[in-house]
Amino acid sequence: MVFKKILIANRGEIAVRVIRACREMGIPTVAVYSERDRASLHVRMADEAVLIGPPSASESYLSIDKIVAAAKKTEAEAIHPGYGFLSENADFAEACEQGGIVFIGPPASAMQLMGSKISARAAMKSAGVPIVPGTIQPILDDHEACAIAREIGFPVMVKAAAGGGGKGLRLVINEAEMESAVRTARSEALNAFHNDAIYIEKFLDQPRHIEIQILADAHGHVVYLGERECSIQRRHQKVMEETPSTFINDSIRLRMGEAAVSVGRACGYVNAGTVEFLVDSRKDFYFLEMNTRLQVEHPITEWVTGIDLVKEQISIAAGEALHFSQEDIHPRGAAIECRIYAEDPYNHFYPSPGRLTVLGRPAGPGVRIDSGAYEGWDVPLEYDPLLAKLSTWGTTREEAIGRLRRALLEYEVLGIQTGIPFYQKILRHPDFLSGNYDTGFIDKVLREESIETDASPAFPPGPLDEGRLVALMAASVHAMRNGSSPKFEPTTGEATGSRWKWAGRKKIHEGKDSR
Ligand code: MV4
Repeated sequence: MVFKKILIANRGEIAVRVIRACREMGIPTVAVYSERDRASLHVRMADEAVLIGPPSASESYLSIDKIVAAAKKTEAEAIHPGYGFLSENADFAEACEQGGIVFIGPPASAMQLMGSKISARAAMKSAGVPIVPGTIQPILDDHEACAIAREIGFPVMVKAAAGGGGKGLRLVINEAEMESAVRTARSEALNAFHNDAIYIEKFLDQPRHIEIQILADAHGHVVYLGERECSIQRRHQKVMEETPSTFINDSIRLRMGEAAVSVGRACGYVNAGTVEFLVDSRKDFYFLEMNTRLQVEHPITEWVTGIDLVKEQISIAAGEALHFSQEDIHPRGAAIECRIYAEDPYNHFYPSPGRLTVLGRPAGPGVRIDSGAYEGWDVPLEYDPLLAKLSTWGTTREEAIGRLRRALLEYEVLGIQTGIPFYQKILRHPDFLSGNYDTGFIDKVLREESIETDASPAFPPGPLDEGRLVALMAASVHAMRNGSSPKFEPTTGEATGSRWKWAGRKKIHEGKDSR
């Protein structure tokens, strides 16, 4: 047993994911939870649970003091931070260390270096990793910015050093736009990150976002576990990820993998990390940033490599050497994941909190669900509305896509809206099917589907959903009239495609067939 007890400093699906890894390793777990999460799945699944504060994340899941105190109180030897919240907070990693608790993640120094995109770019340049042309020092003002932009050529991007998530990001076409771009990027950065340092990069037109998973142990071994194609994003949020990428061949894959390993070595990385690259139309790749945490989309890498990343994180943190080397890693088949959020695709993807009155989950070959949701659970408004990650594996990309489409059809979610109908559209789009898409794909789909609105294109209302509502009302009336168990009429053997007839046939089958 590598640790006697692990505390999970997170909530939702990722807390559940970490608890599952601990269970498999025979390690008891401690959940922490806010008042809003009393009835959450991670609290139910952990061996112990500690209430750490009110619903507001800043007073619960973001409180270093409360979480370290909970670990001490329960005598947890290590803390897994999941993603988001405190997972990339170097102060938290240091506070754990000072409290004699192992932080299951990289050294604080690596988190610090990668936390500033400017210092990360400078370090990667020294390490010989290609970076997007631009500055490796903060820019002083718009005059200097213009001088640099003239040198590297317009258009350029002004970016926040502490950035991420599209905040403090500005595209600048010409000199006339620079003054206001620098000003707004700076104030946005100050607002979002309390740090107004900004830098400049040459703008890459319609790049692909491809990232490489690495694992590094404390004994100097660093390996890469293939790539994840994450170009399908909406407002700088990934919505769908797949591996392998259809865009790169084995020789680029190898070079990117080796570059990612160099990145890991250059920053003294230990544990699981992800190196993000932008890949341009000429298939040249450039270091973008490094995520010093387990990522949301890690399941697709687990699908194709057969490696459990969370268990590896835990054994690496316990000081164990990786028990495989680069030659042992042979990704097999293809995997795709979609993030199912409690959001309304028919209404600008606004959050859709509320009670999950009905939850039917897909299953069957090649299907995996990572979720903190259960039937009857109330989806809170306070946190990231990720309900579930649905991922599928197939021997080919086509098989993985087919399984994802099938699994989405099996999903039954009532009470709240989800992005499921939107994913069904994407999974039938010719550009997705051909693999010919870039970071502009979602906007393209929305434009094609949409009734234009002033703010943003909207996915049109679905007639299917209204039909389903009517069907549900009819079913309720029917059920009430016939007592609690509705009786279905026998149907003829014809395949009419009527869901009512199919429902009836299924019941008869289950009742009378004794196979
Ligand atoms: C870029 C870029 C083009 N050129 N940098 C968006 C958020 C941040 N993660 C980086 N982003 C971009 N940086 C240069 N020099 C285009 C984007 C970008 C993007 C990147 C990945 C996935 C989706 C995107 C959507 C819009 C813009």
